[in-house]
Amino acid sequence: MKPAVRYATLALAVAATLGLSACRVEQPNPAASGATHQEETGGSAKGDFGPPQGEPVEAILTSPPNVPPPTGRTAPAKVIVTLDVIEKEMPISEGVTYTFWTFGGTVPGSFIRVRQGDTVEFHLRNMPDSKMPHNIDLHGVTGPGGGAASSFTAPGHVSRFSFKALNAGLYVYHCATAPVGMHIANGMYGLILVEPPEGLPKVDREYYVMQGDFYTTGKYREKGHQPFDMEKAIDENPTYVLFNGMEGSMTGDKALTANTGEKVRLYVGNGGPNLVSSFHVIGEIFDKVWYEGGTRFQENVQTTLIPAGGAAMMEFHMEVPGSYVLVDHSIFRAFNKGALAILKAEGKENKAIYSGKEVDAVYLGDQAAGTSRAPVAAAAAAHEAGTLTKDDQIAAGKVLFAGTCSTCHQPDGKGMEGVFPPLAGSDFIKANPKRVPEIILHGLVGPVKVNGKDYNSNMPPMSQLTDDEVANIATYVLNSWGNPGGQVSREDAAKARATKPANASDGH
Ligand code: HEC
Ligand SMILES: [Cu+2]
Repeated sequence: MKPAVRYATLALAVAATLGLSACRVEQPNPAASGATHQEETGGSAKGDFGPPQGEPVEAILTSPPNVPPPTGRTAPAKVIVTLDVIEKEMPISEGVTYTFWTFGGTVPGSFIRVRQGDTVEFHLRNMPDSKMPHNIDLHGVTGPGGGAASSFTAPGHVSRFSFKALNAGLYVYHCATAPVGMHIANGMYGLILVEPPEGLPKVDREYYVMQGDFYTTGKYREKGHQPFDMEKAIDENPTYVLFNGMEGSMTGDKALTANTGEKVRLYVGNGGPNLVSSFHVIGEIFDKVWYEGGTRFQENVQTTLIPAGGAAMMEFHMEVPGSYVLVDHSIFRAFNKGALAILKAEGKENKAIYSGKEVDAVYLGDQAAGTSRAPVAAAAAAHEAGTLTKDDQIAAGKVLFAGTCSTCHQPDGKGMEGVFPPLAGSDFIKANPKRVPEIILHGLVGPVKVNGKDYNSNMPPMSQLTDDEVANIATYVLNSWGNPGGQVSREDAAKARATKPANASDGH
């Protein structure tokens, strides 16, 4: 750093843009100094620190949300990375399975951490029970294809190639075997961090989070095994948008953790294949964002854009305890497609900074700590086994009601006078119990009288729910709070979906 030169350059630049004479801007503008000055690193041309020194090192690979420790090296090394390609069935949501193709057995794949100037010897092993050939394209590689051509690996084979990590930064890697989109959509991506020679500033916690969009033939949360849907993928119309490959991968007792007073760094990637992410943490402001995973940081950022096939690092300091919600702020993805994770901060309250209460109920709904969606999956499994009982449906419906209906009709079904009619002891329901699934699916608009009180409002349709979910919610409502009882089947729900009642809401 040469401040004098720096200011002089800046002054000239300012003078040039403003068309002023140089003598008028001899004094550096304190607001513009430093913060806007950009000294270049030299990129790949300055990233070769010579041949690797010492014994080869085995890279420590971690599964998400964990990040390997800093390399701590001051000289270039030969780093051996052995990554296994494993095709496996895993849950994508509660009671829903999907056949993922993985790097290292997880989605996203193992996190790789090296230092600029390191020579990476990459071993890609495709497991013998794989059905597909795979390869790897690392965005941190300088060379055509990023390693893809050198790493095409048939099931039961290993391929090996080497590269020198010439550019520092946070890079996505992914499979690039045709059909490329399908391999990525099935979970074949991860991150490789190439530390700058001096390393990154020390923080208290580091986490690995990666967004991806998923395409299943069934609806969001439709239970059972779900195959990949190529048409939805081509239309860029995902069923799920997820952090770390599974709905709820970082909620409840799997939430990320931190303590107040700590500095947290997130390494966030976006595997795509299609969507870009408007990454945001509800209740935090990023003190720093190394946008696009590069060398510069921006400060005081609310939401950062992460392109498909891109990454960013962000840092923030925890002041107030509670649940912080990681979302894609394209917000339907968070609350209706799964792009939601929790960072739970523990520590002493700090009412001077924030006097409010926990956000659990407001933002988390059925993802709040202590809420189990297990009864929903259990009911679906029982249905498949042909053993579904009314009690199974009621238990599942209770959970779904809490996540879908209780914001308006209240957890006790009593509604809110003059605004949301009661479902508890509703004479409207009693008069025609069959209408409940219809009202759920098509909404309700216009004047209605419930228990002697007039309502004239609009309930939005909830057609995003599956037939199973509608059947379970309706059965729960009919059997709660003194309502007349009865049972609504999946078939009843399908029939209700096909009939549009006269006073259906159009959603406005
Ligand atoms: C956004 C708020 C909101 C949500 C969420 C909501 N409702 Fe409603 N609901 C209303 C309103 C408002 C009405 C009255 C509509 C009118 O005035 O025509 C209503 C009416 C009803 C009625 C008929 C009137 C009565 O009280 O018996 C039923 C049954 C019902 N809702 C069930 C449900 C169920 C089950 C869910 C969850 C799947 C749900 N609602 C979710 C706002 C909501
Ligand atoms: Cu692949």
